[in-house]
Amino acid sequence: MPILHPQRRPATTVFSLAVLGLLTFAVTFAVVKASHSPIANAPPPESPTVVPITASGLSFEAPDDIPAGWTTLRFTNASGMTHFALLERLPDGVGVADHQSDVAPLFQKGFEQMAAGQSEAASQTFAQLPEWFHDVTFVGGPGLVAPGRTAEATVRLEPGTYLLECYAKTNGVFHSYNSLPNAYGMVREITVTDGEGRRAAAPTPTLELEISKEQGIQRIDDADLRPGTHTVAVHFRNQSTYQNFVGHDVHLARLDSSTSVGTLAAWMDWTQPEGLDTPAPVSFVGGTNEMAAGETAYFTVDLAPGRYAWVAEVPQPDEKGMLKPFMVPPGDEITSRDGN
Ligand SMILES: [Cu+2]
Repeated sequence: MPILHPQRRPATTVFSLAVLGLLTFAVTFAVVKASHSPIANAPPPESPTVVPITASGLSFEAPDDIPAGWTTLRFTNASGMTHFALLERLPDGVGVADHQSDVAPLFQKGFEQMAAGQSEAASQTFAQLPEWFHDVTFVGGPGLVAPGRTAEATVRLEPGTYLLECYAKTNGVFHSYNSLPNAYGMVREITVTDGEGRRAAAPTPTLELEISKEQGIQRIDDADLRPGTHTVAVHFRNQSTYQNFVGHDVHLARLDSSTSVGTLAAWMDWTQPEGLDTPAPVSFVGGTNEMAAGETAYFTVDLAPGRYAWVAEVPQPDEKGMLKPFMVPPGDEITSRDGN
């Protein structure tokens, strides 16, 4: 491609630039004149793009393309089963068909071998995972959601090819796996297009958590915990791959008075026969799936007074500081969804 040296620009280009410069000056002057303070010159940040996702049976309904930048995934679980919507950025050249042919069947086979006590055979099965599987980047997405509920999670997306996946199980079969030939499991490919120029900002949290391999899940804000709609920030201080092949994340479970925390802990490990198999022993109300170290995810939850637990989808979360029960006391509801 020829490069135009500044001194050699054609006269039409110079003229265009001059007109553009004058226009820019005129528009800027008009904006400044209309403003009463310097702060008014700065346009307010836009809200994140809201992308509706619906779980219908064992399928995701979602747009094919969404713009890059801060994005709120509003996940409605219209099915009778607990689901989540893990967002994964795929390596270049890899798509949903590769996942369904090269990854999902191996996890199903490996899990069945583990459940049958054939751990050596399971290891050999997982060793056949394609090279590209290890280059997948996990980018959050709405955590576990009970049937009939809606949950939101907000993340900043870069352009690329992504997969939405739910690998909860029902009757020992991963939702993301379908044994029928040419049929997909609970996965959906989404293209994130270049959203350059968008000015959406991160949400303002009302609660802040951090999660790390060493310290588990910890609340780091000092606000009184009030009922109402909260935006929860989750800061991933570091990340690790556990025996279940995934990293730590934060889900929110509503517990009733009889719920055993030990039962919840055991359910969070898909490598166990009953692990992640629906129905869940608790009512999940949202959360965020895993992200890389240094990233922050946000999720929105309505907290009625009652008993809850933050919990990560890792083996034995209670032994890792990643199962933290807490109470939301009765009181005045927080009135703003963004804490402002
Ligand atoms: Cu599911």
